[in-house]
Parts: sequence; C-alpha cells; structure tokens
Amino acid sequence: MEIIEQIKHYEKILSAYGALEGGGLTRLLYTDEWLECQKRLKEEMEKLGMKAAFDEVGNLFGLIEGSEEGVVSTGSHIDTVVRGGNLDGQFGIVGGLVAIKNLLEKYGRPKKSLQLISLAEEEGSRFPTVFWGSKNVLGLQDNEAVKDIKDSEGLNFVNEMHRCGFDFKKDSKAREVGSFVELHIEQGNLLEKLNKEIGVINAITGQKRYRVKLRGQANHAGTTRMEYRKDAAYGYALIVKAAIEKAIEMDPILVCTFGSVELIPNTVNVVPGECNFSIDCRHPQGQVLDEFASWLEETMVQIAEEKGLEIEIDKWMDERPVPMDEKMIALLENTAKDLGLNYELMHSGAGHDSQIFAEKVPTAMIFVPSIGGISHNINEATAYEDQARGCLLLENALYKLSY
Ligand code: HGY
Ligand code: MN
Ligand code: MN
Repeated sequence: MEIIEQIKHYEKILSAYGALEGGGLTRLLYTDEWLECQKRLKEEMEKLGMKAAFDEVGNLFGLIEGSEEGVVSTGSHIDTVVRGGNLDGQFGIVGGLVAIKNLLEKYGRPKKSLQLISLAEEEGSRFPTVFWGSKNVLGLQDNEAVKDIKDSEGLNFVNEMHRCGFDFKKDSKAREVGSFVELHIEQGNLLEKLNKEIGVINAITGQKRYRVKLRGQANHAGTTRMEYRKDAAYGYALIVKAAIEKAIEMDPILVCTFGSVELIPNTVNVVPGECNFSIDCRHPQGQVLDEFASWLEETMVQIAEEKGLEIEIDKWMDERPVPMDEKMIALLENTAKDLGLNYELMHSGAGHDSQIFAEKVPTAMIFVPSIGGISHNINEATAYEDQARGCLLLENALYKLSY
C-alpha cells in the first residue's frame, strides 16, 4: 500500500474514536473513547509485530526490538481538544505506524530498537494539567498537582484514571526513550504562506496559562444604577481589552488568548456577580513572555481594585521556551535535503510533547503544512501529499538513527 493509502487506513481506524457528527474529534483523557482508541491502537501495533504495552498512567508503547543496544522513539499525543481535528497529535501516531511499517518491510530488523509512543494526554483540555503523558514517560510528573483536580463536570482526575484501569506512577524513573522525533501538523499558516512542504523545528514556544476568578456582586439589572454596580463582566471586558492591545503593541509574535469564560449566575436580568476565565499567553523568548506576564498580573489586580472587584489569579501552567537538539535538527535538515524537500527552519507557536522530551533526550520535530493555518477546529486539514512527505522524512530520519 503506498504511503497515502497507509495514512488513510490508520487515520480512518483511529478517527472513529471520539468522532463528531459534522467531522472532527473530541477525545479527552480518561474518557471511554480515549480508552477504546488506545486499546485499538495497541492491536494495530501488535499487527505490525510490535510488542505493545501500557505504562501505569495509560501511555502506550509499541516496540520493535533491535539487534543491538539503544532505542529510537517517535510518537505524539492521542488526546484532542474539544471539537478538535483528526490530525493534531493523532497524525504523529499515524506517521509513526506508517514509517515503522515501511522500515520493517524495506530493511527488516533495526539495529537500535524502534519505539512508537502514543502519549496519554498533552492538551490540558479536560483537566487543568498538560503533558501528563510525556511527563510520566520522563519521570517529571507531579502527582500532588493533579490529585484534587476535576473536569468541567466536576469529575475527579484520579477517579477517572482509576475507572480506565490506570493509576499514578509510583516512582520518577524515566523510561528509556533514546532520542525522540515527533511528526506534527504546523497548526499555523507559515509553511503555506512560504509555500514550503516541511517545517524543521528549532525551538518550541514558552507558555503561561491562568485561571482567573473575578468576584463582584450579583444584583438587579433594572434597579442597580451603573455607579453602584460591582459588575464582574465589566472587569473581565476591561482586562481582555487591555491585555490584547498590550500584546499587539508589545511584540508581533507574542500571543494572548482568552479562550474560556463563565459568568455567574449567567442570567439575562442579573448583574454578573462572578466571572471565571482562562488566559493563555506565549512567546519563544522567555524574558519577553515573563515581561508580558508580570504586566498582565499587575494590570488585572489594578482593574479589579478600580472596579471594586475581588480577584484570584491561578497560574497553573508555566512552561519555558525549549530549543530542539542541534544534532537532531541537522539530521532532519540533511535528510530533507537528501529527499529534495523544500523545508523551513522555524519555531513552533504551539506547545508539544517534544518540549518535555527535549529536557531529557535529543529531540526534534517535523511539521507538515496546515491548510489555511486552521487547527483546534474540526476543519483542521493537511493535503495527503504533505502528510506523505512528513511520513517519508520521518521514515528516513528513523532509518538513519536506528539502522
Ligand atoms: O495548545 C497547544 O499549543 C497545543 O496544541 N496543546
Ligand atoms: Mn493541540
Ligand atoms: Mn498537538
């Protein structure tokens, strides 16, 4: 089966789990569809001749044993955002299946073992934690930080993990990964704009995410004069305006997103007494991101004070920007050149499991273009020819690393 047929074959199988009526996926950590997908993927790994096994928390590992010492790993995350596309994360797993299948058919047993990792969770879209999968692979997980967290329906992280048959890793031992190459969609429009086929990633952006609670006073919409209100929605609106305009003015690649908001009691004729909202801000340079974040935290406190509101700021994610491994970047560049692929050396504006792996093992990423730069959206798409080129580069890079 040529590469595009192989990609379609695996994409169809995995996209059935968490499939949405109008297309796209919602497949959140420790849900039934997440568990069924991991179990089906384990069967596909075994069909390829891999030894497949879960770790304690639900990461899935498919291994082709090499004739010598050492291991080379690839993979990505199996979870998605709510109403996400079929490619973010999943494409890195499909690409790993296709690349390893073709390597085995062409060259037989590798010298170094080849390992495909389906990471349990990366997005942070069900529970307020991110990189749960990769942090556990590398022994970097913080069990204390997740033991009391709940999803938006109030379901407890630990109960959901147990319900799927998984549990905390008892130690902080890192699993042997060797080196890690992640194939992923770009999720932006740079490759499309530059008319490039492949992205070779040199760094992954830093990210800070917040949960913020504004508390004012719920009151009657008709009898409460504007001057007497403690309106949480007004405070939120002032914060959004100030932060987004500051990001625009401060730096063209600084990004700040107010992705979720909840007004309480969320009723047409009641002045909102409370507003709970999220903030996601990112930049590839640590000190630009830190400067923006401290301005943001000060400004939010100031606006709350001016409007007579109480404020609680919870910075639950703070990931530094991470450079990729120089030698691995060079390997991908040289392999792309050998294959005649026109590639762009670029940073990633999205966070990825590779930024966690890069703390411990030589790591690099391959991007393929996203049509219209759309992602985290059911219309996320990449031309199959581009997907095939990504798989081909991954296959050849893994060949150089393990045969
Ligand atoms: O949000 C991100 O950057 C990634 O898709 N989790
Ligand atoms: Mn994502
Ligand atoms: Mn992703």
